[in-house]
Amino acid sequence: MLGFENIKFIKSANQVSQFPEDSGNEIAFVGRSNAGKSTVLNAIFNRKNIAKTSKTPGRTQLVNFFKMNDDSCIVDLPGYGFANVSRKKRNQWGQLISNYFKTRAALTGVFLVVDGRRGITDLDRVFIDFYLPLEKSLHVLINKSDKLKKSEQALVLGQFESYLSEVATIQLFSGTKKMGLEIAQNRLIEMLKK
Ligand SMILES: Nc1nc2c(ncn2[C@@H]2O[C@H](COP(=O)(O)OP(=O)(O)O)[C@@H](O)[C@H]2O)c(=O)[nH]1
Ligand SMILES: [Mg+2]
Repeated sequence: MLGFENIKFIKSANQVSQFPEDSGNEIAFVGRSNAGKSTVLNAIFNRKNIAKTSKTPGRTQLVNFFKMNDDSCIVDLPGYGFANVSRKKRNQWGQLISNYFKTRAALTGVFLVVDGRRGITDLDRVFIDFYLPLEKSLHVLINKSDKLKKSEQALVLGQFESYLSEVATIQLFSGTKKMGLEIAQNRLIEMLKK
């Protein structure tokens, strides 16, 4: 599909001054650490390791920029909610993420990756409450759905829909089983056109 195979890593940044030029359209991938964001990126872009997957939650602390083509960018934001990390480090990351959202004109939407087994967590709500006032698109990937029974899938989908159906699109997904891949890719393309 258009652009997906051609994705290229551009750079990593740990401060706003290192961000690449703020032009074109950009989609950011956001999620709680260990929700499977790296696995999801690899599935959507059909790569083994576009974004390093790690068994150690919270290792990815940088904002990583990728280009799909001249005017489409994908951004892998640091995961939020690291259990065993100092408050100071957490604040630095929070600052970097909030600076990204406040300054980035190219940002047209967010793919929010959540762990379907946990449902909506307080940290997801903190992000969503921060993001919605920006009035940009939101797509929620309920990841690890392969770990849920059909009835549990319906339950968690219902939970997200009752909270977000007015303001977001939501789908069941599995990065490891590549479930829901085409829906996600189509939605990504649609959001990049904005
Ligand atoms: N069963 C299952 N496991 C997954 C899925 N996505 C990610 N994982 C696993 O969850 C762990 C964290 O994944 P990772 O992509 O590193 O999460 P990140 O911290 O959000 O980038 C790894 O052990 C992955 O193999 C999924 O859809 N289904
Ligand atoms: Mg990761």
